[in-house]
Amino acid sequence: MKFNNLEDKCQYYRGLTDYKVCGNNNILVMLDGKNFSTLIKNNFKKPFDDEFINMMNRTAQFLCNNVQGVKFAYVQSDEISLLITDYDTPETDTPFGGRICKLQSILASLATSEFNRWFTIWNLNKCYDNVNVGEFISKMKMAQFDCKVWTVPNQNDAYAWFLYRQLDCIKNSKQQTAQTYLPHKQLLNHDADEQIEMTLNEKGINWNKFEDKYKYGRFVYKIETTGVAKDNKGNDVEYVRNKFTVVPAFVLSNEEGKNKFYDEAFRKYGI
Ligand SMILES: Nc1nc2c(ncn2[C@@H]2O[C@H](COP(=O)(O)OP(=O)(O)OP(=O)(O)O)[C@@H](O)[C@H]2O)c(=O)[nH]1
Ligand SMILES: [Mg+2]
Repeated sequence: MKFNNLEDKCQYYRGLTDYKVCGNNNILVMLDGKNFSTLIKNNFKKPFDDEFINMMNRTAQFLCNNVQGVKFAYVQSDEISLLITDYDTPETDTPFGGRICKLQSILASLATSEFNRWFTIWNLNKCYDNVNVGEFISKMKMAQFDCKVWTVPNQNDAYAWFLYRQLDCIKNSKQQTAQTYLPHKQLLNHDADEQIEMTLNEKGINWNKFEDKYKYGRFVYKIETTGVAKDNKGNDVEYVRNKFTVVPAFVLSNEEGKNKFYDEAFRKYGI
């Protein structure tokens, strides 16, 4: 191949794998903690740890607030799913021009840095007063996230993704509960529902009575929130704005849940 100059040649090769998502579409993003089983082991409570859950929630909320076009997020275990739309109006831009390498690398970096902010604070809070902070942080294990980005052709297929992840969350939540209280051997050859039945009968632990955030995961979407700010004379003024808020997930697998998902992810934005 012949090129006019060095720059043309280098840019040509680099550009060959600069793939883009198809615009005017429903863009899905999934971020997953790398090797979190090891990171979590011996650090966080089983089956569920609120401090870990809060770190994941804050990371998801940060992504919603810092990535253009996010409408809805779902958090469960060490994973976060995001829905981004770029067809709100004919003028709406696709974030990062739809460039997959940019979307994946920047979103993974945003998640990684934000999670590590809270993870570092959590680690430091466990320290003794006279610890050398610099030395402690230099030895601390840091977290990383991977990131995948793709599109689905319609809103129903976007809903299907969140339903798929929530069904996985429910199954894992049941299994994680059973594995916390009963020996592994006893659970072999039993499905998730049988496992929580056994946990109830033998240990009196009722998975069905757990809080929704543990059973169904958490959603992040915009909710009307009131706040107080100072005006230029220093007086308190109340304001109302739509703010990305973390809430316990509702069940997606029925008509009511599906409808509410459409309300929060699409209808609220007139799409
Ligand atoms: N103790 C505890 N573990 C949790 C909690 N939430 C998620 N986990 C664990 O987090 C791990 C996430 O698993 P995966 O994402 O499948 O595995 P991974 O080790 O991160 O591996 P890769 O994602 O392939 O890099 C599982 O072992 C879960 O049991 C929690 O609240 N408490
Ligand atoms: Mg993981």
